[in-house]
Amino acid sequence: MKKITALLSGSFAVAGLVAQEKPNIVLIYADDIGYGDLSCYGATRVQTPNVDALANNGVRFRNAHSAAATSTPSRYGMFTGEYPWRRKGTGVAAGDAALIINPKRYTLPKMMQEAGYTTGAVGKWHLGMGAETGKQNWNERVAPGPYEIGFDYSYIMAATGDRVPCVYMENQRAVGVDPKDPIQVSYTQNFPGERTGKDNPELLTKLRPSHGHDMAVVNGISRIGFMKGGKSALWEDENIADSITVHAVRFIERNKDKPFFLYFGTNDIHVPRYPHERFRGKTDMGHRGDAIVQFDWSVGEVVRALKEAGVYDNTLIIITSDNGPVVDDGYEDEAVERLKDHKPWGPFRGGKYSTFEAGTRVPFIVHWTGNVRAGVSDALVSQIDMLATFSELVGKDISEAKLSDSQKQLSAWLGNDFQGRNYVIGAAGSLTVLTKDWKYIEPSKGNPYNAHTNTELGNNPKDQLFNMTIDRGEYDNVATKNPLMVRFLKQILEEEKAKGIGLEL
Ligand code: NG6
Ligand code: CA
Repeated sequence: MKKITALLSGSFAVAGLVAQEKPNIVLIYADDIGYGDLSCYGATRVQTPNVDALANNGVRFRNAHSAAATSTPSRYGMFTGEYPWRRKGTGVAAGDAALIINPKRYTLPKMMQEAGYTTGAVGKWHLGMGAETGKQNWNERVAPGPYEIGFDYSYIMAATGDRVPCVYMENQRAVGVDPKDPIQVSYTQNFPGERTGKDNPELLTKLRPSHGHDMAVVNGISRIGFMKGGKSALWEDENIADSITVHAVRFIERNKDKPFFLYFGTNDIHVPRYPHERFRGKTDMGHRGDAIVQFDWSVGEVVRALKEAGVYDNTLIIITSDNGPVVDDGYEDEAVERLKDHKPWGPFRGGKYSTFEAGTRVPFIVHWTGNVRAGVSDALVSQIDMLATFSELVGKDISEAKLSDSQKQLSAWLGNDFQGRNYVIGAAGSLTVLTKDWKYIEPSKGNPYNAHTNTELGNNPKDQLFNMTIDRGEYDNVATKNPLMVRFLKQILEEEKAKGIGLEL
């Protein structure tokens, strides 16, 4: 008996040692995947077994938020720890936008580097590149970019799938570009002789736009922005998931012997949705559903790579999304027609672009073998806390000023604390304050409804207050009945605003 106890305590000591090694971090950042789009969050007409396996052995959050209801500001907030509404120019970035994160700024990847990690960014970037908007030479190294804000390695799509330039950038150089056919990009005017989706719809062999997206034609799909040249470097939409997943896997293989931090921003399920043929028809929901299956495949490949590299148990994996779902985001891909009873937004109101919950309440799964309390958590958590929370995880002390709006929430993220934040500020057309029980939406004169995307934007010239404990669908505005609560939440918002807009670095 004594012997067994000794043995047991011995193995615990070893387990303790293992846990003390710096864990790798893999952040899988989906694009536009909604709260209800994954089977572990209740979807039934699409199966996501690879994501679900992580959810089953990890913590699955039901009250987790992106910093905003679109991509650029959410990513800005996640990488800097600063609410994007504090900074001008953090709205959806054009494909030729300059880098929107000041290289002088402290960032999540810089913190990881200081803690001894090798850092990599693979996939969707959408934070701008270069020093000046519209002035990039896409045939040379474009800087500043991922490297200047803390990523040792990058293999990215500069903006989005629907924005030119439609090329991969590896370490900030276009991959496969032929100097005899240089890339030219403009967001103001077309290049003489270049055909567009608007004037030459017969070129749109793969997808036609439903709104916007009628400029440069690349791979039978028209985009936002004009582009000329770079033929040998152009991506094929059906191969994007393969290409970026392979590079994520390679990054893991190459760095398996030292601590690494990988940001893997998938193109799925942003428009234009054009999954590889091996995923087509995997759901009855058309490209949008099949793109979710493709996303799940990418997750499976990353998990497999971690296991094959022998680092799976010592890697903390996060799966989340940059904003809520949208069904028709500008291409005729049958997403609307085939949606039927699938609810991408889960039980919430609104969607991408919206101040209502579905704009920012996103799937959020934390998996770390043996180090999380597995199960479901209703703690209020936000991607804005990644900087502070990972600093806690890797034992890196940084000043309050550098943390900005980011809070240390490791205990909640590992499933041990069910409270999380006291409140989080959300941003879409206007600002919101969410506590565990209440949601306040600032008055806004903005459009209440986006007819193109069929989204309720949540804008209302009056105060809106919802009791989230009994009305998480935000249908019953109880602001006039609860003036004290409105005053209390407005006060929080005023105090947050008073901390500063456009703060000095
Ligand atoms: C919109 C695009 C939409 C999408 C979005 C950004 C049109 C008509 N719509 O302007 O398709 O690209 O910007 O999405 O152009 S995000 O997820 O990257 O924020
Ligand atoms: Ca997005």
